[in-house]
Amino acid sequence: MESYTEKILITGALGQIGTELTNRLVEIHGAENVVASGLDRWDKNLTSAGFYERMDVTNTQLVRQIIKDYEITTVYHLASLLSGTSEKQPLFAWKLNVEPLLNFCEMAKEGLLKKIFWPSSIAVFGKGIPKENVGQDVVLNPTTVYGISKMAGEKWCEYYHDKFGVDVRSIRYPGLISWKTPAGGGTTDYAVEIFYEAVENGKYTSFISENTAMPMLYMDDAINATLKLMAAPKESLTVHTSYNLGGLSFTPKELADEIKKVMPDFSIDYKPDFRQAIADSWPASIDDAVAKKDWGLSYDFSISEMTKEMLNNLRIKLL
Ligand code: AKB
Repeated sequence: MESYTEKILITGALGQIGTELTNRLVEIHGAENVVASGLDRWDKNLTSAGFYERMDVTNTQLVRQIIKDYEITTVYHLASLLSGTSEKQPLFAWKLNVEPLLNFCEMAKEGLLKKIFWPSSIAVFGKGIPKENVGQDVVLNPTTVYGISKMAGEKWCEYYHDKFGVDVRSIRYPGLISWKTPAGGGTTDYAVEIFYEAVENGKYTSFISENTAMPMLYMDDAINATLKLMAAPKESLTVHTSYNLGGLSFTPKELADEIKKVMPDFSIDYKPDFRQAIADSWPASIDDAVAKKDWGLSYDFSISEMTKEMLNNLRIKLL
């Protein structure tokens, strides 16, 4: 295996995944080897990266210059518009979710980059696919702007890998739950909002109906999975579109019941909005056996452990 010092660029570094992933990458590689980037100003409380570039990831020339200036070897390209927001800005969602990925793949093809991580989503599956235990190789049929952009991105990853040997790795993230940085614009985000509202107000109105199950994961497990996939030997990887990742599967009611075990007075009601139709087109649970076999995917958090962690940490943060 080729050995080199990794120099890492993270896009979307101030977002929900970005803040936590950046700080873990700094622990592993050192602040001097990690460049965070995003549209907002550098908030040193959020990221411990040694460098920060305020950049628009759709600015192809600027991104290319930054890759060259810092001699970046590895990109974690997280900048993306999530499912709810993408429905409101379809053309921009396509531009942001697909074009910068192609730019990074081109740079890897030219030898400017060695490795890319790019997140896909459970949104790729869509209508007409069995709800439970959805396998790695089912036919994809997304009906949302976000799902279409992620499906196209996956196919581009596979294309650049198969045709040019580009080392681009990807996970189909389920809904991610974390307390450090709020999520924004997703269909699964009710499962984050519910904790903030439980701690601040003791009640929550869910925009997803009571019995709609979706795949979810606690952020620590998502970060560990991402780092594991990126550390895996290239030869062990058999999926070059994006790996299924199942994690947990629960409904708003089941999550509310878990919260009630810790906060007996917590109450929930349901007012589904446009995101209900998106949730209805997504799987309830995912089969991630291939990721387990290829690179040792594993999880640490159950729904009850996650609930306790979320409530404990948000009480300290918010109260
Ligand atoms: C969303 O809800 O849009 C995201 C996702 C599942 O990709 N959290």
